Amino acid sequence: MFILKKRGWELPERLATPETHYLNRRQILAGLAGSGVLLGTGLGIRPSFAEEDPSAGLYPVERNASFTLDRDLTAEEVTTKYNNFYEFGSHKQIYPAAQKLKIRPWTVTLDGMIDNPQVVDIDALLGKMPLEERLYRFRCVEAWSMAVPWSGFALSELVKLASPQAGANYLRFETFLDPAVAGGQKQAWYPWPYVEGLTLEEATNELAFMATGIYGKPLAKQYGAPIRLVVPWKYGFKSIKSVVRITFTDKRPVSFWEEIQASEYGFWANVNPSVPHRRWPQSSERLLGTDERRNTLLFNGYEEQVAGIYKNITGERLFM
Ligand SMILES: Nc1nc2c(c(=O)[nH]1)N[C@H]1C(S)=C(S)[C@@H](COP(=O)(O)O)O[C@H]1N2
Ligand SMILES: [Mo]
Repeated sequence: MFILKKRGWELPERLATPETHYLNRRQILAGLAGSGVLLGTGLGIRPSFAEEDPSAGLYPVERNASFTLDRDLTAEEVTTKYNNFYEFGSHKQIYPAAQKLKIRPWTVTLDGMIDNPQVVDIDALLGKMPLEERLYRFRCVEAWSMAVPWSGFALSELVKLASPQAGANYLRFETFLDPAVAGGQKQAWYPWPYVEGLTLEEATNELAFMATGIYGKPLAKQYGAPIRLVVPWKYGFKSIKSVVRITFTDKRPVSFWEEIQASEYGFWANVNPSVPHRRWPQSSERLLGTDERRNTLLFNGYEEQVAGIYKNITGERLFM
């Protein structure tokens, strides 16, 4: 099941799990799968998308128990077939088209105002970073939401690797640009490539996460493989997919949607049920894969972790 395409000596020590531990883990997972406790994670259902990913042997990773949910996980079958990824089309069923994305070789460029500018290969990065699983809520401004088990590492680890210089108060994230692969990028009225931004304080908050996997496997392409941002207290469009470059800068980046319609999609875009979007009321959300609606929570339920970032910021539209 967990086929290691990497040779053993290429694995960092941390990941060289003793066989016995691994077997136990597998037996436990198998048992849970049989009992129906696992909701489509890992074993059993293995969509073909992830099959050729050379990082498959790294997953599943240990779950960080500090991130808990107030709802069930959304079924994998649902979230793999309902995505926003405008590079491949402006509808939700982009998963077939997204399979054209080539995710190896893949590098992430760290540049701008940092002491350690570098172009890092995705597999080298995966070997360096402390991978963990986190259960997060995820809320799109279109008023649907999901709850999923991301795998990856804290964005603060990447910030540490880059070592920002004084004044580098923002991170600018950029997605790949390849119209031959991503048909949506032939539509010239969009400001490709997709860009997003965070403040350094947001980026080093414990919740800011770089996801490289989901449901105990590498990210399927439609989720933004091989690496995407996840900022669960903000609307989904902030969580930029298939990142190729992170630039540390003293200028606030203008994001993709902000450039298209700044009055509807601002820089901050923190979830707030009492601040409606022009097209979608934000007071409640549809839980994907269910008939349930829930009241939306301030900061998507992560107020305790992030409210402090914003308490001294005045004169800004923090919530859209
Ligand atoms: N590069 C890129 N990143 C993106 C998008 C996109 O179109 N292109 N869509 C955003 C939006 S609007 C949402 S809601 C989430 C969707 O993530 P998911 O498909 O994994 O649920 O990705 C965000 N990141
Ligand atoms: Mo979204």
